Amino acid sequence: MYSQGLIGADGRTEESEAFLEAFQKRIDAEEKIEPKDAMPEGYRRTLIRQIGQHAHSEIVGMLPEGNWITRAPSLKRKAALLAKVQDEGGHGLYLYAAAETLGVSREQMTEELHSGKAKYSSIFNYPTLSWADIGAIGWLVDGAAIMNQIPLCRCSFGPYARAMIRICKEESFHQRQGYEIMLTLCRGTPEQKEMAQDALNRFWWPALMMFGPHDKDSAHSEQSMKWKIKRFSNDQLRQKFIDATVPQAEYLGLTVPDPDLRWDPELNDGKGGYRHGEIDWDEFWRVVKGDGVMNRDRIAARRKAWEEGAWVREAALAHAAKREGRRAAAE
Ligand code: BYC
Repeated sequence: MYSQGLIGADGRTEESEAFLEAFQKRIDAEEKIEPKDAMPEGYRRTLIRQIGQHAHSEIVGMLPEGNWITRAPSLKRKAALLAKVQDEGGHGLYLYAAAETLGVSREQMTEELHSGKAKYSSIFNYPTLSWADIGAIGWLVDGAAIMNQIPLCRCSFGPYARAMIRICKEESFHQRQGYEIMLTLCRGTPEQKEMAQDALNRFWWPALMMFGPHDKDSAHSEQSMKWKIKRFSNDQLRQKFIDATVPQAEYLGLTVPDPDLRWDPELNDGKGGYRHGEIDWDEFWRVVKGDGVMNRDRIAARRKAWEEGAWVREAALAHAAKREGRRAAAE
């Protein structure tokens, strides 16, 4: 149904050269691929993996910030944080819906998150220890997310690209509210500025890790770029983020916790950019594989929410079945 190929004796789909070539031609011509179009099985699987991981990141991403809703320092801050966390729930839902168009169910994706088979962004396995962390998350985490997601608005798969347009609009408000929290703290008392510096110290490196491994170690980038699912490589986007963010840190009067950071006028084809120190890749893989400070708590919280929400899903299904029964009886 979703791909066009011959089923071999081993039950695997074999896609003809001609089919793969015709598909690539559509991609090269910037045509959008829609759910009912024929597509290579690898394209479909890559999208399910990436969109599913993205949806899970939005949903798990509600937890570190949700932790501060009851402790926001003013009514204005509380209203903004509440709206941001709700937006993230909405992003997760658009993304699950986009993945469902590829023939995977929400239950399957949720099961894969809970079993640890499906990943979500490493960044959400770090704890939020102070109010300044909420500022740092908005500024750095949403800032990194925007850098990665703007090109996804041009992703070759229609439903994902369209979901990203709305998501990016909301993310830019999130980034602004985070930067504004940082600015307020940095213009406040010395203790408040120290809190902001401490949050930057803890979130800088994990934010850089959000872009994924170096291009040479990225298993999926080459094919995803060929299929125009990704438009830029992990390292290209990370560099753009660093170049945009370092001046913002300078404006705040904060120090980026990287002794090797320096301006290099030769970088970016002579336009200039920041050279940076090496990321701790052991830490990255440890966190991705489930051994970060908060991995177990995050999955336990999601499992609990899923189990406690079972009655809502059952009631909605029972209501829908009853309505359907009434409609059928009336016909
Ligand atoms: N964390 O070959 P690679 C947000 C995995 S949330 C965990 O480069 P790819 C927000 C990768 O999945 C932001 N895992 O992969 C929400 C792969 O493993 P599998 C979420 C990572 O897919 C609330 C393996 O490492 N954004 O906006 O070509 C509050 C090899 O990597 C990570 C998205 O999900 C990581 N950081 O590139 C605030 C954007 N990095 O699947 C904000 C959409 C890599 O083979 N996703 N891995 O087992 C993408 O753009 C791409 O999937 C990535 C990775 C750039 C993340």
